[in-house]
Amino acid sequence: MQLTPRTGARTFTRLLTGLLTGLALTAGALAAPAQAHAASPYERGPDPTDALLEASRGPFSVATQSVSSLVLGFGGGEIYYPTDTSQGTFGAIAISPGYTARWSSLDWLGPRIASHGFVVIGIETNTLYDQPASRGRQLLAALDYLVEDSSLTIRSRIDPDRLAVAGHSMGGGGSLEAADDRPSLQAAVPIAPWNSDKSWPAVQVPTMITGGESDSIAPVSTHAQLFYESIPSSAEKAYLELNGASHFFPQTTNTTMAKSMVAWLKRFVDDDTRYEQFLCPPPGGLAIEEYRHTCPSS
Ligand code: 856
Repeated sequence: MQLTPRTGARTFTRLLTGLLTGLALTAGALAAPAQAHAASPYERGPDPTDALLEASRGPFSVATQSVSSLVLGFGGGEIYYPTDTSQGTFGAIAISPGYTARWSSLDWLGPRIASHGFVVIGIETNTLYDQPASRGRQLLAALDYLVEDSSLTIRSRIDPDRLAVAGHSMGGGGSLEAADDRPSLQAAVPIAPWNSDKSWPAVQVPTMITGGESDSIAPVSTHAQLFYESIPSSAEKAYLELNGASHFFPQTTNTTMAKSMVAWLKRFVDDDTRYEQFLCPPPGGLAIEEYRHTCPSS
């Protein structure tokens, strides 16, 4: 009577071990062909869906911290960061507003992007009238601030090798300047970009340009399209033109732009190929007037 339960337990353990081994082998055999590429070590968050990218927030909770206007190199601003510390570091992106505009003109983008697992700094510029080259330098100064001088809460969350820039109008022109000046950036997202320099043949940074079909301040024919075509096709690039959109489309929530922008950042800042499906084949639908791309292959 004493041996029976012990023998029973041992038999059960052996059975269970055999069963688990069998399951593991089966799972391994099934998973092996599907796992053609190793997953990026920078993947953060669940497998993406259309619904996840179209929602007003991603899966991460976000907190904020203000940056003083007295900081050197740019005009201060607002940092948005994921509160989660359990999944490793995050990439970081600096975003500049346009001529005469403050960060508040774009601030819906802060929590939206950060909640997908990025540290975001929305900058104020030194003056409201700074030109694109200056905005480019200020974007890079803001990234340097994040990596080197921000509070430990922020710094400890950032991977200094996975940085990106974006901006609207002259801020978008600035993001091209920053990409041109710092090829180690992992992504650039110029939004309705304005720049008097039309040609960017030295840009190597993966760049997604968004333009508005009805933009009369930075018409796509003389800005976004020329910038896109001048970037060599050896660089990953995409051009998203929004149907009927004016110069000011990024100043209110724009789901089409946000969806592509987050996918671009995930794909190139996090090397997360789970997001490739939202870039290639390119997105379609009534909101998109035109899309050009190099179709990144994983
Ligand atoms: C919001 C850029 C000659 O250039 C212009 O007239 C011009 C106007 C506005 C902007 C811009 O950045 O707008 C964004 O202020 C160029």
